Amino acid sequence: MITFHNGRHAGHAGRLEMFRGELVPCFEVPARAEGVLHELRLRGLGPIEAPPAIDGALLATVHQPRYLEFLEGAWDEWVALAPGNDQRDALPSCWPVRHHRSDVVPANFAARMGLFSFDAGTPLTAGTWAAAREGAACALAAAHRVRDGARAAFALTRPPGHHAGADFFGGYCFLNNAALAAQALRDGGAGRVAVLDVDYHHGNGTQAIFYDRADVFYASLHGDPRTEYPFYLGHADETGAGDGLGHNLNLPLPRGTGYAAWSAALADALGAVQRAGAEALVVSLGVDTFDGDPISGFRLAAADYLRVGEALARAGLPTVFVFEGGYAVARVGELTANVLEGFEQAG
Ligand code: OKP
Ligand code: ZN
Repeated sequence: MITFHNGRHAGHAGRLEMFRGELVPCFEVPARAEGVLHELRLRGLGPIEAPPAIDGALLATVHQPRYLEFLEGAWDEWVALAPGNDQRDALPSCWPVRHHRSDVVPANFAARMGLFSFDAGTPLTAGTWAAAREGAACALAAAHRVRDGARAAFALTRPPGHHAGADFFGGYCFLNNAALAAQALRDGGAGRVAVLDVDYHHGNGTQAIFYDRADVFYASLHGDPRTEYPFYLGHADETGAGDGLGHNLNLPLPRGTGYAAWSAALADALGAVQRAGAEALVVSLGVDTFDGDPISGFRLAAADYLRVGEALARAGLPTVFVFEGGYAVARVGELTANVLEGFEQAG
């Protein structure tokens, strides 16, 4: 299968993220994507290309213009704020909650950082916007290739995307690549599209973007939000709203879940994707379900990922894979390539 690779990803290199009251080195590092790229080349899994340039207006098919405008200028604003800021990344430290207003965009930069984010673990750096925008181009290129008849395509990019909402960043994510791919498939003629999110963490951004829509079905298997990030979304009783009622499926699983229970949930999710009448599939492909992942709690083994790819292939749908999480840096390439190879060989 063809891979669209983000040649600008390394420009997004966060230094520190807030964790338990201290700043710790970022888990979401450039070496993750390099590891995947290396393994794809090693196995000869298909052509690896840069995506064509995109019309920036395509980002607004998923994201709010006021958010895009903020992201585009944020680094320059941060640097202009105080001498030395170019030597440290920007992190938010205050947020509106509940009854606070989100309709008025503050002039203050720190206040806007908070308005447009939901955690302090997602540093915004000099290369963040360029990397995120090129990542969106990868997702769109993969979707366009599948729209044009390819069985599958892979968007190999970071930062990841599934925690990013229409107007917020967080969870290491800025632009929602999977949502952009799903929307592109819809706009390319697919009547119904499914997003299947197999990352360890619930894709709160993707869910929120499509929550009240019947044309994009979102299904996710993830660590139970009662104990796992992103905590405030991803419960089983979130089934969609309005027109979208019945078009959202969350399958939270406890920490420690191994492949037997996880793959049973995957089969349930794939059954629901079929019943939803999806004509195309977007897979949010996080491999932080691995038992060696440093920030997650499932117990999948490396060989299990081949079976995951096979199960996804059996859905028989044109498929866009979008890279999300996976933080066991030395193993991420192997795990990701296993999914793609399992998928290809089941074809
Ligand atoms: C992004 B993706 C670790 C705290 C966890 C956020 C996790 C974001 C995961 N020290 N912070 O879904 O893989
Ligand atoms: Zn994750």
